[in-house]
Amino acid sequence: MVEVVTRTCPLCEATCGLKITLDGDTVTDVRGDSDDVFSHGYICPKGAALGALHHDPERLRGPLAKRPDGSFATVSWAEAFERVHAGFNRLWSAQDRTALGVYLGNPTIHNLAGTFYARPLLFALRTPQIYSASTVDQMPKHVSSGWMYGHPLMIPVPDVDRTDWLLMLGANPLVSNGSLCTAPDFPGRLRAIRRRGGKVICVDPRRSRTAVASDEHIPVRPGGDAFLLLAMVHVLFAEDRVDLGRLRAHVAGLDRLRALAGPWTPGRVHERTGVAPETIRRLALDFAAAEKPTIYGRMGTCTQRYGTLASWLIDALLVLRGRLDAPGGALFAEPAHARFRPDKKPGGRGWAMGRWKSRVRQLPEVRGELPVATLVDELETEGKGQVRALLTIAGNPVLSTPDGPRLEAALSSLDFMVSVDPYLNETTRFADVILPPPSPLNRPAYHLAFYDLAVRNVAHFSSPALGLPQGQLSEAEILLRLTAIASGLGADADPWTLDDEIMERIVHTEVRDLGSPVAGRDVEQLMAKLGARRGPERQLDFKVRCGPYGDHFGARPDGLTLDRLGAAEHGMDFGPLRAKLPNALKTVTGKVELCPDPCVAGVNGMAEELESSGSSELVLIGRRTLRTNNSWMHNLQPLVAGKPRCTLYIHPTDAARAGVTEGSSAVVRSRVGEVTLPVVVTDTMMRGVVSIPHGWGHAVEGARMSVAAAHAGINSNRLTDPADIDPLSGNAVLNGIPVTVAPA
Ligand SMILES: Nc1nc2c(c(=O)[nH]1)N[C@H]1C(S)=C(S)[C@@H](COP(=O)(O)OP(=O)(O)OC[C@H]3O[C@@H](n4cnc5c(=O)[nH]c(N)nc54)[C@H](O)[C@@H]3O)O[C@H]1N2
Ligand SMILES: Nc1nc2c(c(=O)[nH]1)N[C@H]1C(S)=C(S)[C@@H](COP(=O)(O)OP(=O)(O)OC[C@H]3O[C@@H](n4cnc5c(=O)[nH]c(N)nc54)[C@H](O)[C@@H]3O)O[C@H]1N2
Ligand code: SF4
Ligand SMILES: [Mo]
Repeated sequence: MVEVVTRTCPLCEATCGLKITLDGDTVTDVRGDSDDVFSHGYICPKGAALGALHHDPERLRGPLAKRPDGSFATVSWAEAFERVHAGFNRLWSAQDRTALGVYLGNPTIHNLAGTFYARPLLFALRTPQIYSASTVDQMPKHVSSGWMYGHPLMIPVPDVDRTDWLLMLGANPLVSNGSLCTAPDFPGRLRAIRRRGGKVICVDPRRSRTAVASDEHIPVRPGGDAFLLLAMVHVLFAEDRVDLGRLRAHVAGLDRLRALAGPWTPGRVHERTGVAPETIRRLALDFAAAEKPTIYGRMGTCTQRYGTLASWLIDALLVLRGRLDAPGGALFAEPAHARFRPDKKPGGRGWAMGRWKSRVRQLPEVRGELPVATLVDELETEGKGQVRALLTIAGNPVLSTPDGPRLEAALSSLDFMVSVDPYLNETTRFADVILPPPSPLNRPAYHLAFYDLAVRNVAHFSSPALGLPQGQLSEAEILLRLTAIASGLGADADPWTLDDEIMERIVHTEVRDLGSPVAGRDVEQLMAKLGARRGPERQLDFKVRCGPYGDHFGARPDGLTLDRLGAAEHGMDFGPLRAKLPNALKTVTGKVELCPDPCVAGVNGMAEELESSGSSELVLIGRRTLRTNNSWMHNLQPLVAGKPRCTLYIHPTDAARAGVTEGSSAVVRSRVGEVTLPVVVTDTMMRGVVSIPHGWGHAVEGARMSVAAAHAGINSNRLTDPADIDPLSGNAVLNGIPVTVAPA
């Protein structure tokens, strides 16, 4: 039977609505859903490849366990969990709980199971050795938000649909489709800014697709953003253009920021940024003159030495012109699942990091995790607390974190490793047990993390497009069973009893919260009202019903429930973002902290760098391409067809100096490693900057991804240096790595 179902795409942050044609269990077509309230029919090549992912014969359909000879055998789920149980128990009886490390990868957050069930699992595992892809990504933004607003998840979203002047730094949404800014059809939304007479400016060391589609491209030296932004702050003060607007009475630290920015004239940062002083001055004054300007920074501003400072300065500039929490500026979303506290007053407990430190390098904890750049140190360094076993969930750190080869060596000597992952890949080949989740089409979808970051308040819930295949466990069940093992309940405990307990705890917490719409209600009664649902859907129903549009379990009979949301086939739109400040602020002072202490110290560090000479002649940055998704979708033919994409981009002048030519092979060396790859000579690169995409390097022994292996490329993270981090957040430096280039 042929049917067409509407579902949202789980592959990136854009959350596009799709129409999926199914002939029985076979996906015959995937296209954009033109009726989707948010994406209006937009789709990219990855979304279109969902069928190829679903049908990829090498996507694992059952658990694998390692044989003594190192090869893998297919085993039953019962045996797989028995082995996990035995392995963890062996570890925990010989060492303490801290000997187990956990790495959570990016798809965890694109999946309700990971979003809801990773946390109870981590809690039950009782280890401080927790790592994730966040510290090779957006951790600096969490830190700056924690300091400025009192909560690391209060990330302002650039209001791209209403702005008339958009300054973008280190973002390439025409390729990435947006990040920390959920806006399906980003290309269309940028075109719309220009069509309504607005201006789009792109600051990037490379003339990216986004730069080409902008009114102006300003090449910047990698890592130069904080210098550029601080000089813009300087100009606003010096030219008397500061106007805090509506939030005037709710901002602390204005004079302090004025004093801090005093010495940072555009002239002083010229060399470090590569941007002419007149240009910086003009940017600041245009920002001040525009009616509805906003600023958006992403990967390029985070994964560099001054990631936290750049993230903070973007928001500081918004505050200085009254653009935070203002239409057309940057606002906070209020999604359907948000905690709803209409009576909340400004202020809270504030936010802190560094509650514990990593063992080897003494790096501070942030949001309950340690910087992944130091995972390898914790694996290698002997002594009490050494990580001897690893659990990876939806992660491929061998390709996605610094110094892959060192990590590979460390993983190969672990006592025990478990991976929850659909592929036998560069990382999971080191596991003793692999527990594969089903395909995205076999699970429900609601983009919890991304509706928090969306440019409109929207919601879309879709049940699984296809039921679970015979013998396949849902990812929620896999994580629940691991939680049962970690809690000492054993390998064959009933996961759904545990699920009931987790749900009850959540309801308990909510009814005890005096500000909640269900404060004081009876837990058993609420549990009964949640009905027969289990797993992520039940948790989501609870959140949505307690949320800002919810039915509040009867108090608002017309309000939202998961059933009502699910019935809206093309999603629901609750309108543009609305002002939430000052009430939503959670800082101790109840104000926006414009100039947090650690940022002052950080700016002093910037001054030190300016004084120390000796910058590298060539630095490396990354690159994303339209048909990649970090490291893991290269096994799909439609996404790897065509010219090889794992190439070195280099400016003609640099190529001539290095003696490399178009199509030749170059050796690129950094402090930690080297790679050899084909050269593309292109003036889209800024002079002095070369680029290699990440996520490649599939020619490894023991993986089972034959299409990817045939398009292997090299692992760019052979060149990234685990020692090089943003000191304020612990985030890895992936851009601005000193390298040399020579003919191979
Ligand atoms: N097609 C595709 N889409 C993706 C992904 C993918 O792999 N492929 N990955 C997804 C993920 S996990 C994420 S986090 C997002 C990332 O989303 P984006 O941040 O939009 O994507 P990037 O391509 O990393 O863009 C970073 C830009 O910063 C530039 N840059 C590098 N260094 C600097 C610097 O020091 N300063 C400035 N100003 N710019 C710099 C780079 O040239 C690049 O153009 O994309 C998501 N979407
Ligand atoms: N040099 C350099 N390095 C980078 C970046 C860069 O720009 N430059 N970008 C960084 C960024 S932004 C990110 S987010 C990280 C990503 O880092 P990771 O998350 O470690 O890597 P991914 O390539 O996203 O790998 C995802 C893994 O999850 C598995 N997977 C896919 N779907 C599911 C699922 O539904 N459930 C489970 N359990 N597993 C699933 C895949 O098979 C794969 O093994 O890489 C970072 N690394
Ligand atoms: S842009 Fe992102 S969400 Fe939309 S179809 Fe492509 S991968 Fe899926
Ligand atoms: Mo990411």
